[in-house]
Amino acid sequence: MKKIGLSICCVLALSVSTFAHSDEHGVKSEKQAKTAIQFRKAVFQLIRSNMGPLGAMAKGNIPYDPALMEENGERMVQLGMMIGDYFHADTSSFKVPSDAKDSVWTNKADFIAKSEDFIAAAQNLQNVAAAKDEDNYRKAIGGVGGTCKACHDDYKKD
Ligand code: ASC
Repeated sequence: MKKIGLSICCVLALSVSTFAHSDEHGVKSEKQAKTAIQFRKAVFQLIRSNMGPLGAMAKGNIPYDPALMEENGERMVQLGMMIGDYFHADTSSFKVPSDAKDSVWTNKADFIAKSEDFIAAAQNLQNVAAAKDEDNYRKAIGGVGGTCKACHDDYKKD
């Protein structure tokens, strides 16, 4: 009985996580591709909005603020986790404008690995902030920016 209960639980958990995906039913039309790309861009725009003030902080344009680093770092961890999900469906066969190079789809594992580097850097940013490690805050912010750039270099059109 316990075993059956556990299996049912697993099946349920699996279907819940499956349906949580943005595009589980696949992209079957240009209209759906347009929506999928719109959602992807929204994730990156939110990452950009969280990175903006941190970039200004690293340059000394706004004061050192570990609370902001921690909050935006936490948000970027969450947003970073969405990258793989929102790139689940290959939209390259549709003629919808996108900044994603086709190499995203041919090097998917590396693309995902780079999103994981970003997540790790955003986690590190939170740790440095929580430790009030002021000597390393610029380096921690730069570390996040470096993972943005590494992915853009390979997978974002100029
Ligand atoms: C940012 C931002 C990016 C990255 C990148 C890092 O703040 O908007 O796209 O950092 O410029 O090189």
